[in-house]
Amino acid sequence: MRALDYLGILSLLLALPTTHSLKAHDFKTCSQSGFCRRGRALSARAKEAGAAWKSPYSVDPSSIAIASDQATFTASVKSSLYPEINFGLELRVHDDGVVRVRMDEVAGLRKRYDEAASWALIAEPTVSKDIKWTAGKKDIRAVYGKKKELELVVTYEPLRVALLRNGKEQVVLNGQGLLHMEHFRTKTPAVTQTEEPAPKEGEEVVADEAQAVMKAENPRAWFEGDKEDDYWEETFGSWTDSKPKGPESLSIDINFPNHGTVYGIPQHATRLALPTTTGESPFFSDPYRLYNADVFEYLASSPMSIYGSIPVLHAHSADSTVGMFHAVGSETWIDVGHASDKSTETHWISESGILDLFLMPGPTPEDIFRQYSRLTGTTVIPAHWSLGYHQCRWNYVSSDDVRTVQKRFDEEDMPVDVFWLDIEYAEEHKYFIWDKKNFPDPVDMINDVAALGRKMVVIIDPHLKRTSDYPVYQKASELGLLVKTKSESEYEGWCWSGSSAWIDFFNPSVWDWWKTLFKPRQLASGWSWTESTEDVHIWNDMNEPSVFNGPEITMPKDNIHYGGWEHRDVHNINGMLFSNLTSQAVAERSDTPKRPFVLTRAFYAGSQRFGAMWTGDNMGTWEHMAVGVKIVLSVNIGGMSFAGSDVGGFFGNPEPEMLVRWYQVGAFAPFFRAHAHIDTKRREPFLLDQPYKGIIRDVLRLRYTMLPIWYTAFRETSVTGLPVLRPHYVMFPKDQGGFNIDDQYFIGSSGLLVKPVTEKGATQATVYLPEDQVYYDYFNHFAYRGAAKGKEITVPAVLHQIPLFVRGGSIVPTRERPRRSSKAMKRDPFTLRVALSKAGTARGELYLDDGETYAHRQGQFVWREIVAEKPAKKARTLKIESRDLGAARPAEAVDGAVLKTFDPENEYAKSIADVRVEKVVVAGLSGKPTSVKVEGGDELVWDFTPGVAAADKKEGIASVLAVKDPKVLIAKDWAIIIEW
Ligand code: NBV
Repeated sequence: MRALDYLGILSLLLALPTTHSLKAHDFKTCSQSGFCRRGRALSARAKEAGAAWKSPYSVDPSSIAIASDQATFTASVKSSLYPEINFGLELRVHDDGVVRVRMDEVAGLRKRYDEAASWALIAEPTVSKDIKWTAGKKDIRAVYGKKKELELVVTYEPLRVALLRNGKEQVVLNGQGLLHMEHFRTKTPAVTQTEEPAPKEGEEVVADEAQAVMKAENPRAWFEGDKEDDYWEETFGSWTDSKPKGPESLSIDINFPNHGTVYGIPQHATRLALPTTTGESPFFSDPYRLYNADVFEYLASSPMSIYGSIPVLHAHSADSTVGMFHAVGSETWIDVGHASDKSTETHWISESGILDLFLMPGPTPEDIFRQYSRLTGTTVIPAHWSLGYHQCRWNYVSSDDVRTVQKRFDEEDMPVDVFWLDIEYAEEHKYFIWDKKNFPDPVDMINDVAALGRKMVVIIDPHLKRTSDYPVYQKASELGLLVKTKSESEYEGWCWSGSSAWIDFFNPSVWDWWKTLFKPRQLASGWSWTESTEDVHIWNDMNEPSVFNGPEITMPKDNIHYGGWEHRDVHNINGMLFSNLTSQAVAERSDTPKRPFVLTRAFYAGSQRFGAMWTGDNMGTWEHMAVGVKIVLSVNIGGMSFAGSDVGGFFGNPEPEMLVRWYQVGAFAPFFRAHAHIDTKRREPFLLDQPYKGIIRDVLRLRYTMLPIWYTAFRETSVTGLPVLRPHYVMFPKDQGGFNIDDQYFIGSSGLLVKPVTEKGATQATVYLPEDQVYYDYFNHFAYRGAAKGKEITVPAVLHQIPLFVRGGSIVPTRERPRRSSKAMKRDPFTLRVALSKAGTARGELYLDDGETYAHRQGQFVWREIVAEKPAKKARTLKIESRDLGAARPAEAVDGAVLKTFDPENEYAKSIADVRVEKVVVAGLSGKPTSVKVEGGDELVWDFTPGVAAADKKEGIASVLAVKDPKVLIAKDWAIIIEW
């Protein structure tokens, strides 16, 4: 059995290409996928028919029912093609203006999968109480919103749903008539359709007439096409999908008539502002695909699926932003086109499931994030240590290897928080089970790492080796918790562990059992991971799921999950359940729950609530470095803020210059981890020669100085849903010049703007400044001045330089003492960097808590606001004041907290009561101070360097005032008065 396993793996590995080329033939294009082909053909027919095209779907006005709360509308829908089939439409307006549109087949032959939303949503949304419907002859309308600015219009025939703001259409469903819910049917012998006779030569046929004739003669063929294209079975390569339910796909056009740019639907390796897939000369020829997939050596520019799927889209214009989320878990393809530069047309084609759309009215990007996170939850505040630097490689080969790597980091004074173990730690890839030959003393090893304040992350993949000496598999099989084949037997596929089985996380019986496995102590009830400690956190890879010998490297679609649902229905949700459950297991393994860290490769809407993601197996190329930034931005748009790419590139051996640049990229991603393929040369930063080694050490240290900024940004995300990484359209929604920018971004509300350099040999970079404001170079305080309509500046960017700016008007808190890990910084003093705006003011925030437990949700935290203002009637004076924010806004303080009050003197605040501000740096003062004092106190020690203005006086090195040891405490109220 074992020999067979290895032979199998070996042949699979041999099948992997040795050159860097995507195995494109492993994955379907739209034309190789039956339902996508049908969806696109429908849209082609509509296009050809032009004005004659009419959707067969209509609302039966006599069936309309408005619930007594006025918030819910239901009606029957029919397709004129199949009058015997019933569809139900439901519209519901939520209290924040979001409209949920659901359509399902009623009393059909079978039930369509309708549970996607139940996995994505955090709770049943509350409905609006302030809405009024008015039924007319042709349509029914609801007006709502604070100023009655929103209007929902449902037109009866053909069915069309539009959401308007101030009379302007924001989003329109079925405006192009591409709605088609293929109803369940019984297989009948194929009927040969009569083909339309081609017009004879010379015979003039008026297009409209021809359409009318075709439609009258065979309306079904006119609308649906004249053949049963892959209705009942589908073959791809050597795999046949048995499709026992027959066709059940769902097509719908969703248009944004007044919005010319769209963002979202991660995960794709492409620009943030989505390029077109339709029109005269589309950028991509295929639609964007959402079908979680382990794509070997994925392309750096492609609409192909990669590991995760979030069906969320933002449509944006300078006037407003509108969003949508489609709660669908099956394979979905999305075409994007622009009929004009002011509009966007999208066409969504899903293989199965109901229509379950959430229309988010905005009108700003900020509103959309709030609306979306009220539905699916926010990214939680992660464990503080997980924002430090992570060192990974496939593989650190032994416990001594781990110890040596740790020692080398310390010898070189390079900070690091986490050491990772990839699959080779596990005996025969039986996850949880240590390979004792190389890891004879796992708990000692973990403790050696923890003794220096660090953590370990160990991989747990979802494939279970099917062998009797693996307790995890044994139990799962015995309890019947594994995914089944179409004939209801245990599904067997190939993965790292050879012959493998997969746990069915849709089965509620799995949940508690899975949690027991992570308990680091002996349980009476069965096997648990006693050879681990609370310092071990988890990496979930391969959860698309990746199956080496499956169709498209995943599970057959006709596999069966709990409840009898096919894998096809839930594929995109499947990976999320694995990592979300793992995250809960890690949180609950100890008596006092601690924040878990779980990294996932596959994800879906809702994954943000439980952990971090990374962009999978990127390549060590400049192109991949650059697109990684865009993917991380778009995943942030999809709600998953805790994201990053493998620093260094997974495949290949990056030259030192590339590695340095990659560290600079990674240090400005929320999740910062270096990782490398098993075949690559070792490339830990301490192995480099100078100057590279020194530059990377400085980058690592820079990341650590900025941990307060990252942590504070996560606090905000945890409450508002606004992403940690904010592209220009999010920060400056009205600035057209920023809509396509995706290679520079802001970090939270900190005011930091970064443009990572991703080009070989760069010595300078172009940076876009979106407003008439000062932007200070973070390192030398050079003040650049933007312009109201946007302006590009050129800045120096030789290898050690990162274009990093502080927006005038911001105050950023840092901790500038080099330490070996974040834990060692817990009591370190702060530096406050005050970047004065052109008006001479600034503001910033700082959030702190214990970084590890959930005590913050009970009010154990410090949340400060630091404001620099000119006191009224006092010219040439600046007051920098630190105030508590928690008491003013307890309910909005942290994720998951239900706080009515907040005590600034809480236990956590007391535990850091003596932590000082060791330095205040003020950039941009207009004169040399005559006095700098803590309010009511003595003169402080300070140093002032006058600015060096350039000719136009607007740009040049800013003046810098450095106040040393101002004798103020970080968690207390204070004010510093500067006069000049
Ligand atoms: O577990 C091995 C690798 C892992 O290092 C990588 O990060 C994952 O994305 N894993 C994929 C499996 C196979 C890679 C060829």
